[in-house]
Amino acid sequence: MKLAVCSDFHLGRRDNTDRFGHDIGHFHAYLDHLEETSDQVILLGDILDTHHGRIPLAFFREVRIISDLYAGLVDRLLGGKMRVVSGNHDSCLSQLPGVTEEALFESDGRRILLMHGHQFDRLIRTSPTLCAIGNYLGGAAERRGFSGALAFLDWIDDAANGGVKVDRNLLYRTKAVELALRRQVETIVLGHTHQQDCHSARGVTYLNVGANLAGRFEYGFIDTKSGAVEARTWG
Ligand SMILES: [Mn+2]
Repeated sequence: MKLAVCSDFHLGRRDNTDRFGHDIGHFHAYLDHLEETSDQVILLGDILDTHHGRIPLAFFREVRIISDLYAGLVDRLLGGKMRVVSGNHDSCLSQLPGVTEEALFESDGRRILLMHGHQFDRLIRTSPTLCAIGNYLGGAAERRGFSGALAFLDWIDDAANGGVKVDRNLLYRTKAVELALRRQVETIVLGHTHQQDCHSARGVTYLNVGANLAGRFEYGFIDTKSGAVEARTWG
């Protein structure tokens, strides 16, 4: 079985809080490529950014607004053909049928566990509502011309997770490999950090699929038959 895994589109309000930044037609061509080269496309969270609305914590209102602003694209993403795993910026989606907080694939004798990755973020795990309010305030500031407000939130999150100088890839990789060993899977796949990473340790292959915002096309490719686990880019 061939899996194409991509995450962190951060589709938003099509204003200066929206980090997606792609031409929609071109993005459809990317999705065509993922569908043509795999048996299953998996969207690994933060596909919609429901935290930058004009009303705090009104997540489903944002889903409706973003779905209208990106009509054809969101219909394709949430239409049922792609497997959707929720992230921290679109956690409300897990209330929809078919959307889960993690996915486990078992094929050709290999087990692959996929989750967005915020489960390993200390601040988000302990205070998800506080984080959503922080994101709302950051978005409101950015919208009023305080450019850098959202980047400042990223800095706070880094500080809460061991400091800005800590090796983010190593931090997530270490925690993910520990979980994979506990859950007895050979491969664990995350997004969330917006940094691609592919590494084998202690008999586990860790893959971070990167992000698809601001002009980037980063995804993960897994072939359970050949055992390939790769961080890839498109275009
Ligand atoms: Mn995330």
